[in-house]
Amino acid sequence: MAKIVNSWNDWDPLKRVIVGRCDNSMIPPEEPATSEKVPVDSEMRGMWGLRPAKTVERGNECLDNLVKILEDRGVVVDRPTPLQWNQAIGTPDFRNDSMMTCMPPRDILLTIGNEIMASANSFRCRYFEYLAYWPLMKQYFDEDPDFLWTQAPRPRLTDASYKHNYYDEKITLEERLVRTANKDFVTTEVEPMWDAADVMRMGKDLFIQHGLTTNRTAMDWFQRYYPEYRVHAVNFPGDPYPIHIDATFVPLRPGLIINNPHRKLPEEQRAIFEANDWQIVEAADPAHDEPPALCYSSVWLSMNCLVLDPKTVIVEASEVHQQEQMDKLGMNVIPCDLRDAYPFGGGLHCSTADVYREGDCLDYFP
Ligand code: ABU
Repeated sequence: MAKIVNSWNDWDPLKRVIVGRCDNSMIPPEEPATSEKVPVDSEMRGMWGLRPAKTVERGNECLDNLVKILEDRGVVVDRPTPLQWNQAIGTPDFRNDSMMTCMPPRDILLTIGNEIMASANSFRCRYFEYLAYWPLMKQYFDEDPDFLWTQAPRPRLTDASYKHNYYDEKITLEERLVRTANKDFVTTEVEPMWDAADVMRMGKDLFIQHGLTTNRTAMDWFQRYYPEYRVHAVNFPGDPYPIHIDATFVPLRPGLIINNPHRKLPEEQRAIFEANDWQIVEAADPAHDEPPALCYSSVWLSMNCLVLDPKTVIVEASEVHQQEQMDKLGMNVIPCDLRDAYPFGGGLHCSTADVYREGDCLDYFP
């Protein structure tokens, strides 16, 4: 039997990966956690329902194009099995009028070594999203005797999990930034809640963003679950909507990270990188002033790239400044037309989840 699952970071040579699908995607109804994420001036406020068929078709075309680029380079690509996401869902603790999508996989699946763990998301609409990946998990389980198939403790997501009336239509951008600086987010600390895309894996160290989708209790849970790893809580005070680390702080290879210039890692949290001779470079500006229509994410998906190995990176085709910077940083850049998949949940890193990268668990911060 083969070894199928192994990945310790975002830069070792990629051999097998999951790429999401847009089929049946919904704009989910507002709920305590998501209303906080949708910017006040967004065209998406108050909208919900099936995403337009043409955008789904185009999003899938972009993802299929990414699959081709990966397969042409010998990477094995697996795809999830979409559900009928417009179904209403319920548990003993909550009801929600629909689910969301199986894009992006990076938010749901966290691969650490031979383990893939489904996350403990704070959005009620994402509660059952893991089911789209269960056929793949079963396949890996059957084919790889070392594969650890796990599920993080499921949050109850009762009303006690959120600060109610936290969201206020009139809140200014400045007030939001004060909240971020004060680490005052919409979730409470009654249970661990986290999105896998808030976790940056670097061998023995896990850097986890505390923000709208991951709380402090999750950090505590991670440290107890993985006592042999060092868990670091990180914050990016310049981000009014802190959600997911992969458009903010992105490693390209051992020793090199690009950091969003509007979301700088605070001085005291940089110390561990500087002490170990890591270079933190400000990411290039995005090529676009606005995200595409019906997109939750920011223009900083420009830096949300997929590293294939320490010398090769896939960057969105229109992000010319980011491509030029990567080139100057010594990376071979492969452009990929993915922008029309952004509305479904993110860029190149978001749209994927690691299954296998060559390499071992190293200590980069001894
Ligand atoms: N899922 C990454 C989104 C980050 C951003 O909107 O900047």
